[in-house]
Amino acid sequence: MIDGAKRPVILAGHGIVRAEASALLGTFVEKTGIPVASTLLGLGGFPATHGLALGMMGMHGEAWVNQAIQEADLLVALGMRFDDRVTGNRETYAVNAKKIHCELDPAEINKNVRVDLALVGDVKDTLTSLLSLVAKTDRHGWLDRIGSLKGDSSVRDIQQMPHQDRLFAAHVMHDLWRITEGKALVVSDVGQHQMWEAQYYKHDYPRKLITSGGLGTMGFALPAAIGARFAMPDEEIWVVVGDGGFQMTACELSTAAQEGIKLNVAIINNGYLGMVRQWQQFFYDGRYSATPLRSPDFVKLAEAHGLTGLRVTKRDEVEGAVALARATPGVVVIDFRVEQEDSVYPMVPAGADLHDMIRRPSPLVETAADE
Ligand SMILES: Cc1ncc(C[n+]2csc(CCOP(=O)(O)OP(=O)(O)O)c2C)c(N)n1
Repeated sequence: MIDGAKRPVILAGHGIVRAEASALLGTFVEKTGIPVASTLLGLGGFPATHGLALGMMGMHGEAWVNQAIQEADLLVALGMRFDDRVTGNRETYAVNAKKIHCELDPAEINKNVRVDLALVGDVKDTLTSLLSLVAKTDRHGWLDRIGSLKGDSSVRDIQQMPHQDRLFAAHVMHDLWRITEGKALVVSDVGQHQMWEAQYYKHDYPRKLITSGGLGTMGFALPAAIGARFAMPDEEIWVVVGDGGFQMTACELSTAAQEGIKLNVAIINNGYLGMVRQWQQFFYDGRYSATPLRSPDFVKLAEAHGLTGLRVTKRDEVEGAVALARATPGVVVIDFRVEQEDSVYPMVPAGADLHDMIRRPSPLVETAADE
C-alpha cells in the first residue's frame, strides 16, 4: 500500500514521542519521501523545519495540511487516534484515502475512523519492521502539488505586519521561538495561546512541548512546568498561558518561589477567555457572554511573591523582555498585552468538512480590536 500510493501523508501523533520513535520516523520519511502532518501532541516528533514537515493538522491546522489530507490516497497514521479535532466531519474525512493505523491500543482501531489496515503494537517496532519492506520512492509530483497549496493559503502569515506599535500573540510566539532558537521546553495551557504556540513555535525536537491535549485542562501549565523543572534542571522552560488559565493556578507561584526554581512565564493577556470568545464571535453572533475577563495586575502579583514581573505592550519590546527573563534568576512573569479580539486562524468549525475553513480576514487590520 505504501509503495503503491501516489499521494500519501503520514499522520504523526503523540505515540511517536512516547515510543521514542522520532529518529526512526525520520529515517522512514527519508526513505519513503512521504510528507508528515502532526497532531498537537505529536509536535516535535518530527522536526518542524524539515522539508517534508507539513505542520499541524485539524481544527487549527494549516490550511494546506488539511487540504493535502483531503486529497491523499493513503494515510499512514502513527500513534494517533483520529480525534474530533483532527477529523472534523468524519463522513467526509479523507474519503479518497486508504488508511493504515499503527497504534498500541487496539481499542482505538476503527473507533473514530474505519481503517483498511491496522498494525497493532509499539509504533517503534512497527516502523522498524516496515522500514526494511518499503521502497525508496520519489514523490515529486505530490510534493509539488502540496507546495502549490501552501502558496495559496500562507496569506494568514502575520509576521510581516507593519504594526510595530501593536502586539499580536503570533508575534510573541514567533519571537520567542526565534530568540530561544527553538530549543526551549514550552509548557502551554489551554486556549488560543496554546494554538498560537503550536502554530508559531516550531518544535524540532521531541519532548519539548508539554500541553494538556485531549482533556484540555486550563490551569495545567504552571504546575506542570514546576514538575518539568524538577525533572529537567538544566532546560530553559517557558510557560505559555492565557490570562484566564493562569488565574486558575496562579497560587502555584508561591510554590515556585518557595522552591527557588527558575521559570519564565509568558502570559498571553487578551482580557478574555479568548478561545470561548472566538467561538462566540464566529458561531453566536458576537454575544460575549462571561468571556470578558478582569485580571489582577500580573506584574504586581509576581512582585508580591518576591518574583520579577514585566509588561510588554509593543512588538519591539518583546526581545528585550525575553532577554531579561532569560538572564534573571527565579521566576519571571511577563504580562504580554496582546490584541484583545484576535482569533486563531484558520479554523475548521467543530464537525465541519476540513475544506470548510474560516480564514483570517484580509486585510488583517479588520480583526484588530480598536478598528
Ligand atoms: C478548567 C477548564 N475550564 C474551562 C475550559 C473551557 N475553555 C477552553 S479554552 C477556554 C478559554 C481560555 O482562556 P485563557 O486562559 O484566557 O486563554 P486564551 O484562549 O485567551 O488564550 C475555556 C474557558 C477548560 N478547557 N478547562
